[in-house]
Amino acid sequence: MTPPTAAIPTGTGAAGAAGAAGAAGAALSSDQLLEIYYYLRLTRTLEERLVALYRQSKVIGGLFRSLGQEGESVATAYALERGRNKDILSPLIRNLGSLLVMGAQPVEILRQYMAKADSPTHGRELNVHFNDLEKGYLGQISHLGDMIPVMAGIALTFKLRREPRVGLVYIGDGGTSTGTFHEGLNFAAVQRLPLVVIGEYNHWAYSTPPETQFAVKDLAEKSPGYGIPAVTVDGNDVVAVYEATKFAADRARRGKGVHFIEVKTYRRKGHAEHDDQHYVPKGELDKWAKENDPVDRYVQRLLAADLVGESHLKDIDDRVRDEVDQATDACVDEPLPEAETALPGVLVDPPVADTLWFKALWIDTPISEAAIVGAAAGAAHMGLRPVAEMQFIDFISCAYDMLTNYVATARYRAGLSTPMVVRGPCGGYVRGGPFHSQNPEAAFLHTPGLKIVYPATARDAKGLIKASIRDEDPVLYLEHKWLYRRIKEQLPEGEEVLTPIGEARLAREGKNLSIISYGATVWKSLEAADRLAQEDGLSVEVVDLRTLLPMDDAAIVATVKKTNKVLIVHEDTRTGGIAGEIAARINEQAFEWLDGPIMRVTAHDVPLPYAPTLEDFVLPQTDDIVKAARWLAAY
Ligand SMILES: Cc1ncc(C[n+]2csc(CCOP(=O)(O)OP(=O)(O)O)c2C)c(N)n1
Repeated sequence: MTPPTAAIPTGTGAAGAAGAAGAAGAALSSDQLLEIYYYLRLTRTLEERLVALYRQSKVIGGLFRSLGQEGESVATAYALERGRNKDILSPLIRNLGSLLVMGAQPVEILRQYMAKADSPTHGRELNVHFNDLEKGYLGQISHLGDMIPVMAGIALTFKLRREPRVGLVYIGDGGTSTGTFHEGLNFAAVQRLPLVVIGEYNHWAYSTPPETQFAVKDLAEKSPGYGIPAVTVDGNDVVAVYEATKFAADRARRGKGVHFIEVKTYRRKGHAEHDDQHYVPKGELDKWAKENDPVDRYVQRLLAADLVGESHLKDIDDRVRDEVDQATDACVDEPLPEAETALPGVLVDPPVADTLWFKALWIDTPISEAAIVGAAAGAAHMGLRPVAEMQFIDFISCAYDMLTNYVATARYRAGLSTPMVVRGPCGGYVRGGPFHSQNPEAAFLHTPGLKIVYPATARDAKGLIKASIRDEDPVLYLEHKWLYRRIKEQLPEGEEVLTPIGEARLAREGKNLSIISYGATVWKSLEAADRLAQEDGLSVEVVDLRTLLPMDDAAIVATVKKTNKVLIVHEDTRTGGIAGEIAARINEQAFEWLDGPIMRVTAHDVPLPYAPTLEDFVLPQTDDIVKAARWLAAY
């Protein structure tokens, strides 16, 4: 194939008419025009192959098509700088085209859909949910909107390191209704980040049309409220989309901040292959197919301008068919992953970075917990060590999705390193009421991929924050505000204070009974142990867990074997609290060493009230611990 040498001037499409992209003044050479055609054809042919495999039940899960909107995926990605460590984009399920442009291989896509052992995620994740940050793509998670803050975090690293790189992220018309979309957009705008956001108006969000999704006419009306300029482009005009994106990316690269591009297009297939589209008005699909297919329009444009001959296009069609055939043959009979490969890789081993050099940097943020955690994750992927602060840990609930679904799963599902810390003041006894007193550890204990530390002493407060920052995996660091200024300790200067994550501390030795606790109730337990010694002659051991996840089973079992009686004390509410998990572990690992029931002293199961009389009654007090310990000792 010998491509022609002429070039097509840009600046004539819808984006140019809208006044933005024409200024880019970019011209696409005939080689580039043919390359774009190659990616359009590859996207369509590969999806058609996936349909065939789906019908043979070889595709394991759902199949998501981009038929009718391949143009915008390919054109937006094509406008970026590609190659090792250049621009980075985050594709959604309908952005197969952009993934291919950035260098993902058809065989990788096929393996992903068929959950093969050799797929990029080794069968752990679906379809286009995979990454290669060096090539320039970060896989999405299913939770729509979440990739906006994460990509803002990646763009933040470009800005901080003064790299001339740009991030690009897609969002569907439905996805623009999510909170993370808005938080991420605002965060990126305030930080003036080099980020291009592509809003895909494809007329459907599953079966929901735009009229019941939002009250504005165009998606482009949404971003100006955040100070982000926006343009609406004919999304099925490949050159116009390319121009608009090139303009926005160049602008972002020059330090001018975020740009929003709305591409008007149409989802011609159902949400997924199983969807029969019964909700689509009659005739609409045919009309878009006949009159507004992005590939047809692109071909007509090239042929009309006499830039390529039909033979060039046919050569590409043949080449694409061969490539897709070869990719299919290469993987279709490959095995699924072995069952036991499901377990490793939730956390990294060894857990700690060798040496870290810090240049401390503080960033003020909007009140956007999901954006803070998401952006921290993006920055962590790129090698920074973010410490995201929640003003009070109660507000981490606003970022629950981001922390549990995005951050904690990243290593396992996508091999992504996310070394970051989320820290915040927790706990009661301070008259903070229901929303400034919470202990959220149990909500996160259930999250593989996360570590949770909860220091009770000054030494561990320092030792654990350092260990958390050095850890290669995400850590939730809970600091009890009742201990602020109450528990003091002079740490020797020059000593490296580090508390290993995952190791409990013997806070007091004893032989009649063990109290297992953490946080503020360690001190109440120690007080109780003093009283029990003085008033009852009991020798009580107190174990301070320090780390809740991963839990120090060895320390728990050791104390059970020593005293044979266990009282678990925590400040959090009773039902579903950490004590239940500790009791289950003792039951499994040291049942025959017990000489009495495992007892709990916890808060009552109510939101924490404000009035001192109420709060003191609800939270566990030293008296409660003494009483329970006496009962257990006498058992
Ligand atoms: C936060 C969230 N809620 C619900 C879903 C389930 N869901 C998956 S795709 C989809 C529709 C998405 O529509 P849109 O954002 O317009 O993208 P399109 O599918 O049209 O490309 C929904 C509701 C989800 N993935 N994330």
